[in-house]
Amino acid sequence: MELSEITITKAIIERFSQKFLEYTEVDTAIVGAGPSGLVAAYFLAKAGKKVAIFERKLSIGGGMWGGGMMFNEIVVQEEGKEMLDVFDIETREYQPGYYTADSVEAVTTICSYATRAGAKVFNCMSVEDVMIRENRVIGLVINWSPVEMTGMHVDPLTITSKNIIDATGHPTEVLHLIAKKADVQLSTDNGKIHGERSLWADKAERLTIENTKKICPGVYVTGMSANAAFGGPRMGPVFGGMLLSGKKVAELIIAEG
Ligand code: 48F
Repeated sequence: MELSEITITKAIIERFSQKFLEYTEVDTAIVGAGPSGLVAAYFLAKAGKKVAIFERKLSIGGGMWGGGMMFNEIVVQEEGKEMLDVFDIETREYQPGYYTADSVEAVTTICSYATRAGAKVFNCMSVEDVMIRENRVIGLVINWSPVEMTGMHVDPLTITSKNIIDATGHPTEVLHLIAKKADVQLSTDNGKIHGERSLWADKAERLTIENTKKICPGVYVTGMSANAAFGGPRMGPVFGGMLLSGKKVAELIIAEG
């Protein structure tokens, strides 16, 4: 059989359009395909939720992909190792309580579990705004990342979701959009975003899980975004908190029904 370029083209356009159309209305929309977002996607999809992840970059994995300073290894503590075990990712003990894993294996495997459970990743798409009705965030405004990068004047499209997870990491982008454009009170002590504090691995790891919460109607925070929202420190390339935070946010949403 001779391959037809036009058939290849039509297959891609048709299949992508079907997928995109199907995911314009979802149960949970996750912004950011870093470790916390990917783990959340896995547990939510496994529980039968319809999940879409919107990721600005072409690559998935966020800050986990590059390990520490592009040395593509990550460190996890005991509880983090238990999370990597869930995904059958190889870990090696370095010293008691410290384990290492290959960051590329970690990212690709978690993403594989998430997508096989049914979550869909829409990469190269940036969330540039939210939709709010009666004080509740009900959807996301999305555009192609190259449109954002080049500053082309192209209007976005929208999706609706019962819940949104801000898994955008350090910049806490969804919360900043909400804070800038609406008078929605966040569940921080002063109703505003605190911003992240300087690196402190031990404290940050504990706080990441504690700060994983619903932050306003329709919106949850996970991972580094949770710490940035509540004024917790950053933690550097130790990843247990990210993985556990992703699991916690999924459990909170599942418990809400
Ligand atoms: O930063 P990121 O990996 O978030 P995380 O899950 O994990 C943090 C760690 O990687 C690391 C750390 C732990 O030791 O501190 O930094 O909290 O992934 C966030 C992803 O969100 C994407 C961004 O490209 C990245 O891949 N992202 C950010 N803003 C947007 C976005 C946006 N507006 N639209 C779409 N994607």
